[in-house]
Amino acid sequence: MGQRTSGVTTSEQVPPAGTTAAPAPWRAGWLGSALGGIVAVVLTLGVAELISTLGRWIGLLGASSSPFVALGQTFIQFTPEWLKELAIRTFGEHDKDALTAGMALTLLIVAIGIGLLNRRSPRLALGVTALLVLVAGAAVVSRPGADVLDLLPLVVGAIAGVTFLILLARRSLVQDPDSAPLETPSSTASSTASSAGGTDRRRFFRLVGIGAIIGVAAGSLARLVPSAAEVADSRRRISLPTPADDQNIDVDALTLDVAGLTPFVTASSDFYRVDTAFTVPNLTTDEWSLRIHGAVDREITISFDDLLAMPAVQRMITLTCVSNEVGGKLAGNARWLGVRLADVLAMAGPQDGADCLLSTSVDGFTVTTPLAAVTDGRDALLAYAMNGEPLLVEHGFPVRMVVPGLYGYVSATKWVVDLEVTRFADVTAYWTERGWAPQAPIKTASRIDVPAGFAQLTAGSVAVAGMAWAQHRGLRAVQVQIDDGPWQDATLSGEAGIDSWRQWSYPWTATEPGIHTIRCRAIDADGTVQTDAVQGVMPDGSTGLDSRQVTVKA
Ligand SMILES: Nc1nc2c(c(=O)[nH]1)N[C@H]1C(S)=C(S)[C@@H](COP(=O)(O)O)O[C@H]1N2
Ligand SMILES: [Mo]
Repeated sequence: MGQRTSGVTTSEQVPPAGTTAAPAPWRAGWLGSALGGIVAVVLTLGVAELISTLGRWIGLLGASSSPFVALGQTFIQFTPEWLKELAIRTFGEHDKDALTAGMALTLLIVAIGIGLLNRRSPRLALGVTALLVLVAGAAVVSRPGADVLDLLPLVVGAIAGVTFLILLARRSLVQDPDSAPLETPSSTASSTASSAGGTDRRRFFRLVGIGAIIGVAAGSLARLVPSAAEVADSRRRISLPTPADDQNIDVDALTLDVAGLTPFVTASSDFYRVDTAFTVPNLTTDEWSLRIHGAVDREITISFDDLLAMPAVQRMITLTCVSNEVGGKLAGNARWLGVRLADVLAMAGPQDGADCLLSTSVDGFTVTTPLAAVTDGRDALLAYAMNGEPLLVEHGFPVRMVVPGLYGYVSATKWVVDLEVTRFADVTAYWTERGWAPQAPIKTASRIDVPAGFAQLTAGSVAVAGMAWAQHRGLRAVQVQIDDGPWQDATLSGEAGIDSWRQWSYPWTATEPGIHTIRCRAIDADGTVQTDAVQGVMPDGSTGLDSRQVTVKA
């Protein structure tokens, strides 16, 4: 016995007392045992990392649910200031790499310790492991914003690691012969010592191999899934420029005060969301760049910092989805901060003959926009902020397009990374390939927010109110009709420019008990009255008048 096998030394083998006739089983040596410990830790962390990443991806878990990250951050927290400064001075930008390397080394030593302990006394090894898991668990839950659920990755990872250690010990592949349990594979196999030893060795390496493969595979898979935490961090670090050109709108002064009426500015978290992304793309500002190519004088690629360095413009613009039914809620109004698309395009120099801007999102979604709409002087933006904050990830972080007057599917590319100057004759986009119109200006629309349909109203003064929009044309009036009565002008809120919607309200004196129908219509700045012709959303947006049936109680 005592042969060397590719770095693994078998220990001195002594047959268990009372089984003198049994063939001496193979035992992993010190190196093999240490390897077992390393694999146990790799397995634990790999599995934990994968679960943490998946959990963060679907928004269930927080950033600190990664035991490795939590330990690292706790480590930084307890590092004395002088050592931090030394690290920064010594490693500069790579101080985090130094920390990672330091942690990896510490973990390696711990892993080897556990592996060797598992050989002497599996029970003690499990005890020490439990203690370490407790420490890691404390690091996880003590991170700001962490909750108990964030322990999930660590717990599942620890179960995998501990199971692995127990398997090694139970099969007595690493154990000292004195404490060999009953079910040693070699004692059940009535074969020669050498073949029994071969079987054990094979079992050991198979187990270690499987453990290592699972651990490494889980860990690598975790690295492939872009980390939502990284993106959140990237979003937090942005310092937005002060707009050089701002409308300086006093929203409160514009707003109509009617209970139940949609706010003039939509809170970003309440903003409607429409996209084809199964999970939102995670893109940090460092990863983001925008390539502008096609029919241009010079192809260019700009970084997020390039964009921030350009003159910033802030505008109130109402987005609308082409799928918005009459009376629907797929419209939202926000202050968008960004750079003029025309400025960015000018850097590349669009060539004559081009009439289309094909924009592509990092998730592959494509949009075709009339080149004229982004260069005719309107406030077509590459926006990086919404309502004073960097874009929410769901709304296109780090950069999206916003073009006043066009439905979202032909203008509002989120997570935009590529602009190609081209011709409508040569390209199609995601939705235009599916039968939606390539040209889709937003249609004049108005809707009733209050009263709700089928409301039971007390006779007297009733506030009828809602929203109206005719982006990039502007609104002249909104009118209300009760039953078959005359169209009456509603009161309009203030105007935040022609690209923004407006609120309206109409004080109705409801006298006659019974069922009544309320209708509304908008008139755009050109004097064109919103059509009452009913059309569905396909292929270029719905038309028709919104109405509510209400009952005035006797
Ligand atoms: N990448 C990407 N951008 C996209 C879409 C999409 O599916 N993917 N949908 C578009 C559509 S149809 C609309 S109406 C708007 C909606 O923007 P919002 O989700 O921020 O409200 O985004 C547009 N931009
Ligand atoms: Mo849309």
